[in-house]
Amino acid sequence: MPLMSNDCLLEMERHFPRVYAITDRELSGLSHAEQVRRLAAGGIRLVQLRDKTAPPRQFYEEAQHAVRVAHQLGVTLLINDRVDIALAVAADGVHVGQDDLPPDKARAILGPEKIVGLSTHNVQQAREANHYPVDYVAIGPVFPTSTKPDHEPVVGLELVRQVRQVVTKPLVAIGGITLESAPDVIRAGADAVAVISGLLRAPDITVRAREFCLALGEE
Ligand code: TZP
Ligand code: MG
Repeated sequence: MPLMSNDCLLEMERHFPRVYAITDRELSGLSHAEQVRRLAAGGIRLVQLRDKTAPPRQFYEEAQHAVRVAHQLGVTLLINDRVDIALAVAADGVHVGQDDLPPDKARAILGPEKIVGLSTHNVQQAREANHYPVDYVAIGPVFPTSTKPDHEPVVGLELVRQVRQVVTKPLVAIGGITLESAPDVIRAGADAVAVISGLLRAPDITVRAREFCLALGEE
């Protein structure tokens, strides 16, 4: 049965998926929906749609399609940046950064049953996130990455360890994470790794998704 958003939140509270995939149309050459389909076939249960170039109408239409596919396949689907689009397509939630709509405003718009995630880039921001109405906190970039050209300074595994000590919510690490480095990131204290190129640059996205899930002990 398709997961409704409330079920998604309850499920994430019980077990935060270790592999959190983020879509990229340019890197993959695929629609968001097709990326969701291939990632889900490899066992991934949490996907964020990220699109920095599509006009809002196009992103909305693609997100609408991707949400249908995700829910048929039991995947929790979050939207990057755009709280309005998350609401319009009945996604499971939103991921916001430090320069986006503040998380309490995203929460006010989406309501208590949706998922709100927040990006942080240092210990101070991560500590502040404890007081925001967010369901998880992301820290990064952990390693150098070319996927986000304007990224904040690389934080490294040591900062993941430090942030783990102060963050009381599920911790997602992001940035330059590969199949090889992912287990180290989890050992440093992250609950999950958020990955773009490590998944989407693979010759077969489904096979790579499966490898990530197996490497991190996910079914
Ligand atoms: N935020 C911090 S690093 C990053 C984002 C969106 C890019 C992650 O992409 P990749 O390809 O997994 O390094
Ligand atoms: Mg953002």
